[in-house]
Amino acid sequence: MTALNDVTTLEIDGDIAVLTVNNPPVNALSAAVRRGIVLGIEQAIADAAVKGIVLACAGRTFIAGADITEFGKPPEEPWLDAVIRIIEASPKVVVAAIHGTALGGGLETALGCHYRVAVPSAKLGLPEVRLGLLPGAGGTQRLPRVVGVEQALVMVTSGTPIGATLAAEKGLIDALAPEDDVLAFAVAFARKVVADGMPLKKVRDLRVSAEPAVFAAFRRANARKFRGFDAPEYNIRCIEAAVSQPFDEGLATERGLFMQLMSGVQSRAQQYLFFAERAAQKIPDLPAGTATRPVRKVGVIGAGTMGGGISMNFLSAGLPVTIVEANEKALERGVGVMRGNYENTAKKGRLTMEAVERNMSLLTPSMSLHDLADCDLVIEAVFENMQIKKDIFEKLDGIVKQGAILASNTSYLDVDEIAAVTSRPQDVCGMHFFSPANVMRLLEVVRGAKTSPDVLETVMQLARKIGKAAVVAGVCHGFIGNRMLELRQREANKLILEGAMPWDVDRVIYDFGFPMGPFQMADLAGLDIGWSADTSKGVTLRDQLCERDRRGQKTRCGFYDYTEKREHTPSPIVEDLVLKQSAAHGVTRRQIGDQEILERCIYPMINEGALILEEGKAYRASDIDMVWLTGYGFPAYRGGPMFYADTVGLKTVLGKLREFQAMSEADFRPAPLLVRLAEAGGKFTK
Ligand code: T1G
Repeated sequence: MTALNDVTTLEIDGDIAVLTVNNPPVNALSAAVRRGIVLGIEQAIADAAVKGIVLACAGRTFIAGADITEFGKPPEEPWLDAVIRIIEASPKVVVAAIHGTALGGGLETALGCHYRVAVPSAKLGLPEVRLGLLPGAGGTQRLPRVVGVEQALVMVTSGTPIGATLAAEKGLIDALAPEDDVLAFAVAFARKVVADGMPLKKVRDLRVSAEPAVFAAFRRANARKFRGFDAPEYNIRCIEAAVSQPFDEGLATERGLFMQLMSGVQSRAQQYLFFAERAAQKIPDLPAGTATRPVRKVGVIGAGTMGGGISMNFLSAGLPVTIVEANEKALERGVGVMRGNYENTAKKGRLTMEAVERNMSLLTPSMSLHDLADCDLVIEAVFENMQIKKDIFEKLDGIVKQGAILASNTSYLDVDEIAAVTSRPQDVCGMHFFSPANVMRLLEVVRGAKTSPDVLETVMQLARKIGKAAVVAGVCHGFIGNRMLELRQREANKLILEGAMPWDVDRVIYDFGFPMGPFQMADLAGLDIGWSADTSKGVTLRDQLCERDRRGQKTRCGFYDYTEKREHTPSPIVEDLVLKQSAAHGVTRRQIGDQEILERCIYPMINEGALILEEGKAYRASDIDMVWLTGYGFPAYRGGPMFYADTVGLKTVLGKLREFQAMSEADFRPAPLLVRLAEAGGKFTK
């Protein structure tokens, strides 16, 4: 075996050369890897004894893509598309041996090979769109030539990989290898190609065609999902080029569109979020290798919307759950909702009925907290009332085994105060799920003053197991997300008092990239949360709406009027009530521009984020951005509130806050950290 450089080796196995990449952790295509591949191919071609070549990877995966850490640095030759052209032009067969994931540049490299074999568990994909990019080394030109236009469109615009079995059906791989030895299989495959005189299949020589209507239909079907993003549309244009242009011209089109995306702010934002998600998993003061507690059985208290959704996360991950509800009807209803959710997912083809039954078989409904005694983790998800929560934790303290983790799903309340009613505050933390809890990826893990390191590490690792994006938050009112959301809601309410209408605010926030604006969101959640007809005084807009049974989507009217299909239109009744509110408050309404609406809704959130950082309630600005991306739908192509602030410029944000202070000094008082950074020309994010 010859070391070509410190990340690639070449070994001659009889008449087959095995070129192995070994660049942990994911064999990313660093400059050294690219150089090693070129060296290996050239040496194998020059060796007369070699009849065929296998490109393989050591470690847990085939090449997972270009080396993202090289982005933004001066590019180094050889360029990846040149490496792929050398592979494709080889006069000796080159076979890719794929295990783990072949992603991005990794799949593009495999597509330059003449044949591809993979183990059944392998996944193959082009996820560049998730980085705000497109496959820049021929992937958009080669993939459709193998799997067809429709499949290629889905893969490049979703970034979702496909499994090896489907890849084999689509012709993306030529054979499935045994799970435990892809290399031996690939060497034998290469030897057979040579022995049988099989052709050196060049993907670039394959033909691909599709009617323009296919692209138009695909754009229409995905307009909502792709709204605001550049990368999906650019990927579609590349696939169109694969159909309408000769291969090399298509490559040039792809290169041009790739460079546009690479130099744009959207890609910087999405690359930033790629690393932000990984950074959030790291807890600065936790010693590496902190032990975790075993979690084999979970208890959930409360079978309402949250308790049911929370339970589903664990059931879907194969963990048994005992769900406790005081009221029998509520318990039955909750279990029924969970089954219904699973069955709906199965109807959409995303789950088998066997999986539905398996998940539900792991659920044990109960009306007694004593059934939680042997749980390793108990999550309380009852009404957002401190006394009720304290009562429950006092009881749990006397029932649940020592060493169990006791967590509250509270959205706002003081986790330290809850922990203090137990004899084991070190075992208590917050696990704040976001509704619908079985769908939203965000989990705010609230670290109490006494929460022990191993409890924190256990919950962070468990979050990954159930597919959540966990972010550690300190104890404060509303933690990270809701604390910042309150500022946006406050300003939205003031704006409609001063002259805007709810639909003006919603339009601006929707156009910024959120799935919906604050008033539409309020209608979705229900305007009567925490409202009571007995105590309503008819003074606030919310009182007046609820008293008129305008409680949101569930009553087909709230701030908006709704059709059966939930299409919404502004309500003249609401317009009249808004005007009357201004009059009742003696406010002379004025025309408010979209830019002011945007700045007043977003900048106070950024300012609150700066306070959160300063108080140490979030470890890093990118954690705040992860909260907003995964919990509130902040548009990924803007990176999150803190990244967005850096792109606007902290001086601009500070200047606007100071300007708004003329309206209300306290509401727009700049956070000291924001002032310091703005004056020093600094940024929140690296
Ligand atoms: N480059 C550099 N580092 C990477 C990397 C990459 N492509 N992928 C992962 N890492 C690091 C990651 O930051 C983490 O580091 C460690 O590896 C483990 O990753 C030219 C332009 C492969 C499915 O988008 O999807 O090719 O935190 O925690 O959960 O057309 O990593 O340990 O220091 O995610 O097992 C396209 C991105 C690139 C794939 C493994 N490829 N990676 O998941 O481990 S653009 C991608 C992933 C491109 C070409 C274009 C996942 C994974 P640290 P991890 P994992």
